[in-house]
Amino acid sequence: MGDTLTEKILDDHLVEGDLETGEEIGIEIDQVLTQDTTGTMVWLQFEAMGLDEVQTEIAAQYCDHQTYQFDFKNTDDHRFLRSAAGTYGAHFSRPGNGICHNVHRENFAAPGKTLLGSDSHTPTPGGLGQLAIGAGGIDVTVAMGGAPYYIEMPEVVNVRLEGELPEWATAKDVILEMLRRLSVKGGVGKILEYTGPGVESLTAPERMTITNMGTELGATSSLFPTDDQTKDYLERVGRAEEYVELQPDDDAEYDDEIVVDLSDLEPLIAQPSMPDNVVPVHEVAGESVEQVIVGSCTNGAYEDILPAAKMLEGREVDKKTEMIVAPGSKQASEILAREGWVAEMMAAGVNFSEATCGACIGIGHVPASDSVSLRTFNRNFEGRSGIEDDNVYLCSPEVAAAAAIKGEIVDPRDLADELEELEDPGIELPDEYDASKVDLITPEEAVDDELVKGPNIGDVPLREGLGSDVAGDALLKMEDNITTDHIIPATQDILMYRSNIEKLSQFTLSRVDDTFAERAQEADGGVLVAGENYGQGSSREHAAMCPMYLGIEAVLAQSFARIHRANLFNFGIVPLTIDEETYDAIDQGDEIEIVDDVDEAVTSGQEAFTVRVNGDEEFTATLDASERERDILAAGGKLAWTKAQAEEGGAGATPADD
Ligand code: MIC
Ligand code: SF4
Repeated sequence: MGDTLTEKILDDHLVEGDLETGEEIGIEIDQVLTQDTTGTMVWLQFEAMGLDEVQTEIAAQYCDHQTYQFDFKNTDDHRFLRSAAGTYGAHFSRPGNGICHNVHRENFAAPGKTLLGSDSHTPTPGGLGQLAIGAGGIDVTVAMGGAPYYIEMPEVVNVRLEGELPEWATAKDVILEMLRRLSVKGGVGKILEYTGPGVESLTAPERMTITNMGTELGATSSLFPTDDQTKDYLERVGRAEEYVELQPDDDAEYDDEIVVDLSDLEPLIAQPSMPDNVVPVHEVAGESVEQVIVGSCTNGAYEDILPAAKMLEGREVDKKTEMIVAPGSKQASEILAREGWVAEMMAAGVNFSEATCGACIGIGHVPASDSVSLRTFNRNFEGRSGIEDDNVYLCSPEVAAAAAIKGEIVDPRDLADELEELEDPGIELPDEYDASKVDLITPEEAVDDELVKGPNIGDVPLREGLGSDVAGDALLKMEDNITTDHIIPATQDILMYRSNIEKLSQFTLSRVDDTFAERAQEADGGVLVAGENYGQGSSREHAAMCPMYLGIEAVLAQSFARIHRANLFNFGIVPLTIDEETYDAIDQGDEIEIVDDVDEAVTSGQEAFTVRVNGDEEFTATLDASERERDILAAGGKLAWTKAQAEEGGAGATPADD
């Protein structure tokens, strides 16, 4: 039996365990990336662990989420990040240089290498054959210090692509189709490996739209083999020497198979307010659109903006619609500007933004009340755009541009019939990605050699080791698919406190119940109850750190999203799985008690825990965790555990600590 490509790359990097589905494995990490809103904690934890130098081949610190610097706190964060990159040996990408995933793929992503990033869309360069995984900040800190990254060996699913995309169908429609079929939790615990004859028809940037948004399926990662398309992209970005041929074995055995016939696809759209709420565009045609944005790490590259620009050439954005282009990287802006496309788009009525995440998390371009916004982004969770009750649709740049021209949602095929000379713009790569690198500061060019902390940059919060008793009220009962945007929203008013947990924690779960933080603080402890897929979405460890700071000791959920589950262990919160009956039996405000001696049960490997509700009814909850995860929990979190390991010279110790 042959190997999948995932197994081949993992095998090359394996330092502990066997590649058996469900078993914990430790892998060596070649590259790490972090960004401005998770990066401050990454480096504060690096400092707190007493590490003094980056150990991975490449570490890159990007400043992309809050580049408008509305508040000095944002600018202080950026200055701190530059000082940390300089002090410890990472590349530093200046604010405005672009979104981490875009700049990383342009400059560092390499086939066959492993990448760990403190952002959930880190799997983007899977489209270039890189095995890239998103993780919480402290996992990135530890990997950057040279220790392995531990993960449960995922199932490897073969996504077999057949046929070729017809006119007006795009890579975005491939991933929207996957979301339509599998839902936002359909990829949890899986790596999606794309194979089949349809692969060769997709350019590397198209593949990276698909791998980027595999995150919305909950997948651990998504991966393409390498071929002439990969080689072509690497040549154009000036890194031809990094090409490695990577293919699964012909007789590779997968855990599951999904077949997508590209020829059957048509323009699709995700309706408000979940990325899996997907329908064909023509089903929602006619809906009036007030805002259109082309951008983000999914569809903000040169190859994504160009089709929209071509469609707008010589045309105008409808009078009742506003259109914004927010490029994924300054490189994309620079090339489009030199080729004259920026001017062309401006003449059509487009506003050209700096290269930033911005609007994707409600920072700038907040939609008007009771209006429709069409975006080429990857997430449309309710309220994420900066206004509650928003109506955000997700689509391809072609569908976005068509809506901008028409002022309403329209299938671009119908618009092409209406405007005779409108043609499918197709995909085109620049001959050469020839743009300035001045905003990417290498470790050799570093301008700082010590940390510079402004007044808003606080300490890493710590919790004591796990005690015997876990008891308290069910402070909040939540439904399925609660996102990290519900737990700690990322809008500007809140985002500026990412380095100040005391302040940030005041906003915990405010999107579900704005009295929560106050109640939790008064209660001095308690538990959270949730349905399926709790904590889906971002990698932000703040979604575990803040509940911990407010005294939450356990989360009882029907299931957890992968990164958030790891973050709960990392911050000493016990993640217990409950069944539907138990979920139904618990009401908000009920008294919950874990009957077992929790510390003892966690460390002894006990899986079934008894949960007593209101001193009376008893249910079973499950802790499905590896020995390492149990030790981390017992220590009160990963920082305390890593420090203890380093003192003992144990498995979690980083070389720098030896
Ligand atoms: C997101 O898309 O939600 C973010 C903002 O990029 C997050 C990171 C963060 O919260 O800082 C992510 O995807 O991990
Ligand atoms: Fe930035 Fe949005 Fe991509 Fe997150 S999903 S990295 S906020 S562009």
